[in-house]
Amino acid sequence: MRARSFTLASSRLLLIAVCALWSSPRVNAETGAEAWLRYAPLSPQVSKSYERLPSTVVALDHSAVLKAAQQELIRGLTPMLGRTFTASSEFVQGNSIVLGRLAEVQALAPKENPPEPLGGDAYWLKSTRIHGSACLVIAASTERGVLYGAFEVLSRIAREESVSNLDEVQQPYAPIRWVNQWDNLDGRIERGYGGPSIFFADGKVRDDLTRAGEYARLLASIGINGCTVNNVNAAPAVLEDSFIAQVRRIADVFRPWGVRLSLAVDLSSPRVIRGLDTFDPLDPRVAEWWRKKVDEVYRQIPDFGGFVVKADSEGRSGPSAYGRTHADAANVIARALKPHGGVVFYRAFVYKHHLDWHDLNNDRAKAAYDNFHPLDGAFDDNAIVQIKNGPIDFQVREPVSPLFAGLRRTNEAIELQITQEYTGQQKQLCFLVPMWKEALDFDMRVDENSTHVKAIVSGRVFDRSLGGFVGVANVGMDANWLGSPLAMANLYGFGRLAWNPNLSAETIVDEWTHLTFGADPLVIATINKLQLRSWHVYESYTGPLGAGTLTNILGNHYDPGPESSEGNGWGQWHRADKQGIGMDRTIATGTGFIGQYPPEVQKLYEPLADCPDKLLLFFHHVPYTYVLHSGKTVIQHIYDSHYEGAEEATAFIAQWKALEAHVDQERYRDILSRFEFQAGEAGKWRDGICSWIYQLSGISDQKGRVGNSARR
Ligand code: GCV
Repeated sequence: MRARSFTLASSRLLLIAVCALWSSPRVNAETGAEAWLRYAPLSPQVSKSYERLPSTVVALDHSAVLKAAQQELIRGLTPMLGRTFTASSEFVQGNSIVLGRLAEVQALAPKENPPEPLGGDAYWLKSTRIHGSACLVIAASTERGVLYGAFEVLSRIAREESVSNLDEVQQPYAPIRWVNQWDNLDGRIERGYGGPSIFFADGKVRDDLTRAGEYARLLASIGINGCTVNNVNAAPAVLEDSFIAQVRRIADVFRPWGVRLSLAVDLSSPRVIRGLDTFDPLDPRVAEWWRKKVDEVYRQIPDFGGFVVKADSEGRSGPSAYGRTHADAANVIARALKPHGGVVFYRAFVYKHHLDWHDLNNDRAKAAYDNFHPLDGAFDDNAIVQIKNGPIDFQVREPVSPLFAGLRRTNEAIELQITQEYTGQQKQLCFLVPMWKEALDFDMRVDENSTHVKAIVSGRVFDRSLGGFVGVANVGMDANWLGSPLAMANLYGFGRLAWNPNLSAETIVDEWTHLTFGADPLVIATINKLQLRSWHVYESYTGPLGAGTLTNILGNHYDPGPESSEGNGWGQWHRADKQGIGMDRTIATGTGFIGQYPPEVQKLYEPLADCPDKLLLFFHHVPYTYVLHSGKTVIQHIYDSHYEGAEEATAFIAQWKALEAHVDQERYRDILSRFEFQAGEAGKWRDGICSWIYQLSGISDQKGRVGNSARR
């Protein structure tokens, strides 16, 4: 009897354990290394719904990229569906998943045609019969497209979506979908918060590039097709022949994932590396130097992507040394790259950091437009001007850069910052997709037509052949890549937006959460909500009303430090004084920055009464007692917003705690400690900014939390 009850009890336990296994999001120890590619087992019931998915995965050619796609499908489907999938290098009668380029697929199934043409890296998912066998075809014109199609099928299954009866084409919105890493050759990463470089250590390329290969796989899974591996504050040494030979090893591990490697280069390289006494872009010897250097790069790395250049900015050398233009500088490099199919990204982040702060007409925000608009049409067709989303520098709230509308005959790419330099440095939650969406969806009203930033940068508005999206990622050696599990939603979100900027922030976060944490509805709803609120919350206690992130700009870009913005030449001014706050950038009385926008956008920002509250202090200097559209005074809004933001950040803790029994312990505890820390930081920001602004203004909080009444 005892033995029987023991058996019953233990079989019940076994049943509970099995159920827990299916419903739990665990696969291995949750280090975060798998990111959104976890391929966790689906419940038996869900797996059953995929029982007709063929178990043979056929790759119709032997290229490294198709092999990667084939292996990835097997790697993902086997654990998710709990059955065996096998690879085949040719189609023999039998139900199959078939991977191939369109011509290869049509050789097998001549009557099949995609519903629309497959341009660029687009792919076609088609359920069909080939020689009588049921097949799921993943076809594209490029190998890369096939790989993206394979990742899409895996993502749909991981999110429990159907992959039956398919006949659809997915087109990338733009050809350029790149990330930049700001890795230094000594292994440190500028503005990196996820550990040291996965590429470099001690001045050399790492011996073990396993992580670099895994990173390329992650990038490919979200459609990223290029990666610049070193800091835009570039060490000239990257162009030494001996270094190129090392970098070649990184390109080798990127290649199966269709990620092209690129390098950031210093414009003075022809002089610094050796040989020349000049780097004047119009000197024929300099042109010859770049040509030979680029030939050498392509000899070693035939699919090399190109170069990124930061020049005449923050102390970097630039064409101004010879009285030349940025177009001259970009073109000398572009011409060397052109015969090989390479491109040069020339950054528009050019400004003087020794501005006279006494002069109220000076304005760093004007610099990119002033420098680049006059050069429109002067850049070669394989040069791309890379423009930060806002005119200052990745602040928590900025309007879009007017330069997007100011270049009609020049290729453009928007630069977004995935690494959270000014937005909490991965120590605090700040999901940036909603912010990027606002920039991408902003209508520039060029020629009074609908001209959204996303359409401009992709090349659609001005009919440019090249253009797109660049994200500064800065992943590192930390197991979870960015140093914080929830921050990975930003990397995922960047890739998804670069592929399709029409996706909503809600859709993107929902996909990410499901892939990263599993199907539990409470987990998905809670994490989605936390992520979607996080940018507004962070903004509300760090820099409301468009004042910029009121951080220590001379130090860590993290702690509150509003005084550091003023009294120096860096130009991140908020102009707060005893009477009021904000930068007057109007045409009528201010710096004239608003005049850089097309007329309809000028009308949005120039009249004080019409300017949206969220950007008021970016465009106008107003008294603290100025009444907002909300009916509150500016000063009261600042107090309220800091208190409400800090309160909401504190409430994140309780929301997270509700997931204790639903999330693996590793991630539960890690994220809990991060929310607890964030609550403390938000309080520090609230108190720091509120007491600073009270001391300046002398106006106390109507609610008695700051100022005289608080002291009573
Ligand atoms: C790589 C900001 C950052 C710098 C960065 C620079 C840039 O100023 O603080 O770290 O340098 O932007 O984008 O070039």
